[in-house]
Amino acid sequence: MTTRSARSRIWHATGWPGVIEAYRPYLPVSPKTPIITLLEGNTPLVFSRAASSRLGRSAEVYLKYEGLNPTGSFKDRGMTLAISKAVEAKSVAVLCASTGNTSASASAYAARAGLRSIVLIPAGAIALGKLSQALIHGAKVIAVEANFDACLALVKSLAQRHPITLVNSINPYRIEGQKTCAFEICDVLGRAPDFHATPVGNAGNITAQWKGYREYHRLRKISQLPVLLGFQAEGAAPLVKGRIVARPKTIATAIRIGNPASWQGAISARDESHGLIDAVSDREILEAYRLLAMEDGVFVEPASAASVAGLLKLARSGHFKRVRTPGRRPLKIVCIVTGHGLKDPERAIKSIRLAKPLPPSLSAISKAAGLG
Ligand code: AN7
Repeated sequence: MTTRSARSRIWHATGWPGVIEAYRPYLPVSPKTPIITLLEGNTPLVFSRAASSRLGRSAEVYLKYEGLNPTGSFKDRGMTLAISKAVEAKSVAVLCASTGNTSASASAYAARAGLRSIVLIPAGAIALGKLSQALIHGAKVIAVEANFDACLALVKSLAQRHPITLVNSINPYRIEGQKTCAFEICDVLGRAPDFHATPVGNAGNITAQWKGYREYHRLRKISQLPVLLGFQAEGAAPLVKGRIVARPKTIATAIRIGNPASWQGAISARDESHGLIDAVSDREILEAYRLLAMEDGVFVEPASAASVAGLLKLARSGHFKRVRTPGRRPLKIVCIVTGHGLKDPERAIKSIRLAKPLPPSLSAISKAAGLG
């Protein structure tokens, strides 16, 4: 916590002030709110040649590289606000259930704020990088022999019984903070994209993104709204199936969720934007995961690749050929890539076989390197 004048000196030194200061008029903060920030947000929109060239028509696809947030995922946008408001409310501890990224973000921001954090994770089902983050930031990490949905039900009960702040996305400040992703996209493109593709798990993010676009539209910062395309993993696709999935299954552990908390928010985002929520197979997810890394140089975690996997699936079915744009300008499409590839190094190593070590012999190594 810093005073206002000290804060402005710090911004001067650091440039970007974090999402709360950057979008203060749009967020539920007052001059009295202590701002807990790691200077999250302002993530790049990286042009994707790999995806653009596969759309089957003239199109510019951009990746909103949310893995470049301070803890490596989009969760930081919501967490800066949720933790700031928890401090303002004099809370001493925060609590969440998580498939990994929420716990990484909550524990980092709680550490910065001097709050205790407690996180419930499905045992053995979160990526190693995320677990290491929660541990090193000092969270009380409780592995539960159950899936994420059961962990979420448990933390809801705990939060009702104890004076601690729940920082899952049912906390409305999480959604408020995460809507800044849509603001940034519009500020950079000078308009909303034609299509906005995003992975969907607990559905807080798609809800937040749509809220952001709607608010910018209402304020006439943009004249057109995007069509939202949400993608779930095939084995964890309750919104596509229209019913809870009791035993969700996918290699994309971040979105292995069978009963999304923001179910209705996702459905509204889909319907109001005339969009869709579809499923992609693990195979399609891993193909997109490798494609982004190999052709675009962008390393994302498997769940994040669901947005691109879904986009390419729609492209193959001819979905975008029918879409008209004024003056036949190229379609502008943004894919949210939600988390960094380094969160889950085991998956990368499993996807690409590492050859066995060689002796330090020039000829053996030249041969192995394909140099003849
Ligand atoms: C990389 O950390 O739910 O649809 O507990 O980590 O807003 O849930 C993570 C979700 C997409 C889905 N991509 O976002 C958690 C958690 C990544 C994620 C999602 C998550 P929502």
